[in-house]
Amino acid sequence: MSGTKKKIALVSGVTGQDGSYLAKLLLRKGYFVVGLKRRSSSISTERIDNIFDNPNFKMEYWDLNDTTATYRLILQYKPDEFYNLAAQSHVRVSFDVPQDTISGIVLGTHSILEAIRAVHPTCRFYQASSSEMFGDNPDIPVTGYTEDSRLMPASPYACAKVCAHNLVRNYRTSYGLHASSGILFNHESPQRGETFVTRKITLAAANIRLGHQDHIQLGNLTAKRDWGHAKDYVKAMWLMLQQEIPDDYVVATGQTYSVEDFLKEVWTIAELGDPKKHLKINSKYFRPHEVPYLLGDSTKARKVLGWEPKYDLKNLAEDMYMSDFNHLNSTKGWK
Ligand code: NDP
Ligand code: GDR
Repeated sequence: MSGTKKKIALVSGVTGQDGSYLAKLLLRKGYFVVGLKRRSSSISTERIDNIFDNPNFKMEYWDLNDTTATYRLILQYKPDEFYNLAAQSHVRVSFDVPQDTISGIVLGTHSILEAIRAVHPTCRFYQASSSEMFGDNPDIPVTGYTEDSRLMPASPYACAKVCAHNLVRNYRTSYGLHASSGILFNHESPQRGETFVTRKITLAAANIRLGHQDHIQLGNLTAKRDWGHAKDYVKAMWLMLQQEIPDDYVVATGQTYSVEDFLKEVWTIAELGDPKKHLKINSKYFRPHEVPYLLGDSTKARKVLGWEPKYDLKNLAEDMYMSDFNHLNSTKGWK
């Protein structure tokens, strides 16, 4: 991009799984990236430590609940693009801290949209919508949920995401903002938070293999999810903001597997034999209301954005398990 002004992107939730992959993708594409991070008492920047010294990366303190900071940063940077990835993103935890989850997702998203509208309306906006919004819809299309499927959220988290999703559409139609939502199905990676089920499984398998752990405790094994790789999914986010016309897109692999399937896949890769030998079911990991089945139909994203996932469940499980195994082997070694 030499000779032309660098595009500026603000990325909220930069310390999270998706924020870290997206920031790196945008840097590779020649952007100046401003990562927005909330203050915490312990360091939470491990996922972005390797871009801290990049002259095209800057971190700013910010919080979803601080409207003044949202306005100030949009006025200061006049970004070309704003990717809103920040959220209390754990569905189970949203039943414990519903107000925090809802206020961050709903009011936080609203204040970004409002600030863009009021002070910098040319900024393009991406919202991290979620397949959880489809919830426990009893009419699941055979080929999966599309952008037009009915939303029946089944947790405080999902209710909040539905409201934010509708606000994005409302600001797009009411004020002509270039605001798009990616309805992303579950996506995982070696950078996935350790309490989400896939990472919990790959970490446990690596620890068991190395002799540091005896068993894993899980909740509902029958729930089915359409699992992809975060590396593939952040490309879709960027593609959405490169379109002339803003819109909403489902991003999914089109394959669904149960938690038990994922567990078995990882146990096979780790050569640990029958997972039942290392498994305990603990009721504390069940949810007050479960989403039993998610499958996405990403035909629109594939056609309009030219997006296609590279990872399937096996490659994803291998990438996550090998990353955990190699890291633990080099830090703790065999017991
Ligand atoms: P993570 O939980 O890994 O990251 C969430 C990020 O949001 C973290 O950086 C976190 O900061 C930050 N955050 C949380 N609360 C606040 C707050 N009040 N103010 C500022 N920042 C805050 O999530 P993912 O990267 O997996 O997901 C990114 C987004 O995409 C989320 O909005 C999530 O709901 C959504 N999504 C995710 C899917 C997935 O499968 N991964 C699927 C569909 C949607 P800290 O490090 O301090 O906790
Ligand atoms: P999810 O992801 O709720 O789909 O939300 P999670 O990995 O937490 O759960 C997936 C399924 O696994 C079952 N499960 C367990 N889950 C966890 N976390 N821990 C366990 O021990 C366990 N045992 C079984 C759950 O009941 C569930 O059915 C993720 C988040 O990233 C959201 O932010 C995002 O919007 C959605 O994906 C799409």
